[in-house]
Amino acid sequence: MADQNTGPILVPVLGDQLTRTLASLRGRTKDDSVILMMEVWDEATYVKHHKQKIVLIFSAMRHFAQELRDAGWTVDYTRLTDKDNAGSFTGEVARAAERHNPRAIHIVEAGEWRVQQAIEEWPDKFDCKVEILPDDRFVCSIAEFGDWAADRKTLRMENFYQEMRKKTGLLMDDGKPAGGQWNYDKDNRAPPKDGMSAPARPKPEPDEITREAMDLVEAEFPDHFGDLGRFQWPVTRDEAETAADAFFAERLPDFGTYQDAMVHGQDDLFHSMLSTSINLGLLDPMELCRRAEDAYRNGDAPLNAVEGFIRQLIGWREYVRGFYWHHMPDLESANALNAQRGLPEFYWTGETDMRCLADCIRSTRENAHAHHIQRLMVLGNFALLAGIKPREVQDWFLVVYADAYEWVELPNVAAMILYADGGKLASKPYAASANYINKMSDYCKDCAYSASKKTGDGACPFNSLYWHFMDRHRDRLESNHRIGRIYANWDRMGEDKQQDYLDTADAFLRTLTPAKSGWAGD
Ligand code: FAD
Ligand code: DLZ
Repeated sequence: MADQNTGPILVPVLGDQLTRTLASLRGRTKDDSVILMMEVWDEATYVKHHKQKIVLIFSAMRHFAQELRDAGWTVDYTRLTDKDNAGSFTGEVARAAERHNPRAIHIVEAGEWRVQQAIEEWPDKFDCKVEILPDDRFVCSIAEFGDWAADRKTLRMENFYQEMRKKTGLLMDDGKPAGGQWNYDKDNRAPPKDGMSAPARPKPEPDEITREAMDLVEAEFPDHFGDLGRFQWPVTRDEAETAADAFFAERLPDFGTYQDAMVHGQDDLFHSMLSTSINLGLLDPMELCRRAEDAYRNGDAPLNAVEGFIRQLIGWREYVRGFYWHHMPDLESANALNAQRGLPEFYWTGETDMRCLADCIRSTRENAHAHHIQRLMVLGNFALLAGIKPREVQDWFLVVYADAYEWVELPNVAAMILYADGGKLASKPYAASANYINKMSDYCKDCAYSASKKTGDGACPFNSLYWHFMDRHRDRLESNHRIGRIYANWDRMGEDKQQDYLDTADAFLRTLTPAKSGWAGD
């Protein structure tokens, strides 16, 4: 077959592979390769992505295509509204194969299961050799994670992270962790100071390419969730590097201490806001880790900040990616806690008197972003305690964030926040009452509910929902040594108090209106 075809090598580059050093581009010559980039309806509509996410991806793809052309590459680019657009990656590759008669197709494996399944059919579909290359933008390959996981009864991020530290040499001194400890998580939990705010970050103005993508999205996807008014994501490597420079210079030193803090109306705090750029391929996570380490070695940032940042990238990010591929496709339908409640409508509208949830949803709608602890301990904690169906929560998280791809969203949602995997990723559910949110944020002070009131009218729903959750999952959780001792407190309360908690939670749960708006595309 390959002998009949005399054309170039066709190199499809997917929307989250926008890296000049991509494995499929390395070693290719410009006069012998055609790079194929495809805006396709399947990807734009498999869920009803936040408007900012589609603008970000199309604008970044169009800028990257231009950058490649300027560097002398031949780029064949399909726009979404081209009249012959086949609608899918496979359909577009088929059309390109007719145009170019390639002697081979070289593609880097897809980030998502759904897309990878389609790519794996290409060798049978196309009349030329198809090479699928590992995505070496990750420190740990899928195969390496599989080997690491194979002989373990439980998978834990901490063990994996230590392996990645040894493998990369990051923050290692003579084979030992810098500072003597692997993990400074206990120094990453300071509550916010009164009136705390972080330095403003650079917000690139939308250029003509981005404005064109905005017009396209408003025309084609007017009913998708989210506002475009505050679009402020880097769409090129240069813009992403400017964002990274500002983070290292101004916010990294406080990143560690206030990693878990939340402040009403302060959407970024000391977080890097780099996930969209990293996931698209505009920034290399290892380069960022090396810069962070330099900041520590040069005395520009403390160890709790630098270790915390590096842990997120070579620890959590790599771990959830390996975990995703290790547990797919089952992870998508996991529901170990048999959660059956529909997603409340307020996740889309933000209309709730719970001030913490309302603020996180506002930021989500305006910025296509909420920071980690908002996702985990407010939006995720509520979904866990209220027993929302994993599929509906997964769809919501996949729709609403500009950095959301299933490989990173699904393990965080199904396994980290919902415990739907039955504890394969986390040793216990991340369940918390109002006490946690009150300690780590200023949300509770102007809230319609009282964080200190446990039951009855005006009590923060997180308090009664917490015990409702613990009570209904007692059989599973009581034997868990990390959480089981909580039941001694529950038993000490006595039946009347317990009933009070359960009645308060039930009354609140009855007020929830399930989402009917079809935002997720159902
Ligand atoms: P920082 O706080 O500055 O962290 C630095 C980097 O570490 C991030 O840019 C990110 O690349 C990485 N990182 C941190 N935590 C995680 C994590 N738990 N998993 C993977 N990478 C991590 N991140 C995504 O990129 N896409 C998602 O779809 C996504 N969904 C999430 C859903 C839930 C329920 C939770 C709890 C977390 C999710 N995260 C996701 C992880 C994290 O919330 C975001 O990466 C982070 O908020 C991005 O903002 P930042 O760049 O300012 O991060
Ligand atoms: C998320 C997304 C969207 C909305 N549109 C496209 C697209 O039209 N073309 C493209 O190449 N990529 C898109 N993406 C990102 C893909 O979904 C992403 O590359 C896959 O998740 C890879 O598995």
